[in-house]
Amino acid sequence: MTTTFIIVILLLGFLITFQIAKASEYVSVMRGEERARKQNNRINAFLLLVFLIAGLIGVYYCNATYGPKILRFGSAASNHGVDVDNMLKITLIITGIVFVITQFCLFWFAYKYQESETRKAYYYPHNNKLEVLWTAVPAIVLTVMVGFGLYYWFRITGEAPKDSMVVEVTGSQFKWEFRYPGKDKVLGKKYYRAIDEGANNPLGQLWDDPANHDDIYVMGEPLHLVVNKPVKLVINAKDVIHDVGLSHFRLKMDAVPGTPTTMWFTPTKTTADMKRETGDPDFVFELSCDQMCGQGHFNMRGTIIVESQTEFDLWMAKQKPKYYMAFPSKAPDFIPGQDTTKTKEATAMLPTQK
Ligand SMILES: [Cu+2]
Repeated sequence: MTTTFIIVILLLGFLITFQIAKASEYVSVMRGEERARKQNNRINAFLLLVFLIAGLIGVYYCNATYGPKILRFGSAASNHGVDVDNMLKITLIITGIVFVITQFCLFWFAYKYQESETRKAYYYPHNNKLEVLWTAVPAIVLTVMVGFGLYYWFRITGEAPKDSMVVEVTGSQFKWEFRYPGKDKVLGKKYYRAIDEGANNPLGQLWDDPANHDDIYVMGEPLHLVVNKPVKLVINAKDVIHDVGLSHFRLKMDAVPGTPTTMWFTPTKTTADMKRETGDPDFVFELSCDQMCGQGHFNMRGTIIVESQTEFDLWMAKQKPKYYMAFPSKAPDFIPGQDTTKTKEATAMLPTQK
């Protein structure tokens, strides 16, 4: 309501200013103040020139000063990231050159060809050759740029290399959950109706499917990845649309309820490499939610650790499949009759019989 009110006031203010300016212009013309009009015209032409110079300096200054402060991602940390960076650089150079030339011409011409009694405007209504040229050239350049984008897009979302590891990422308000396929390298089937947080089944894994029995579930902890090993992310959402944003790897992909999306990449730098490179001992790879998904959206942040295969294996060895938390009696370290705290805790989490 307040926003609408402010917009209406601004619009009214603009209209009033516009009408006053117009009215005073008519009044001066009626009074025959031709000199004043010409002087105003000259001032406007000069101001356009000032705007051109100040604007271009402003663009350069903002880019040089704030660019590095806002885009503090370091160099790309994935194979695709390097290509995406290059593509962006080329796009920015091409559009930057066009931007500077067109803005320069726009404001310089307005200044140079301001009203003058010594000059008569040249009547030049149409030129077919020019029309074709300035339609065809941007069309070709844009097609090539979009073509590169599509090529990378299909590569990122296309088939992952055979030796890739697979991780499932599930977004929900407002957290990320990860699932590793375990030793069989197959993610077990799941069904949304089987989701039962109380019964240790937050993803709705179908326990009848043996592929689920070794799946590792991680929540509230970093996602672990192996350096120089391709990883395929299978992305899901449980409630609304979220988005897996991996700015350090220069990738993002929507997480859509009911429609799994995928993308793959190869992390090329470990967390330790990035700490060294950025000089920041607290550096972490970030998994941000890049889709406005509700009140807690700002807080929907995950972290990623990229490490060596050995470090990853060590970490993985400590993980326990969710299946054993749902059914502690099936766990290999379960000792019947022994009332250990671990067993008690786990038994308390058993699903109630239906
Ligand atoms: Cu989200």
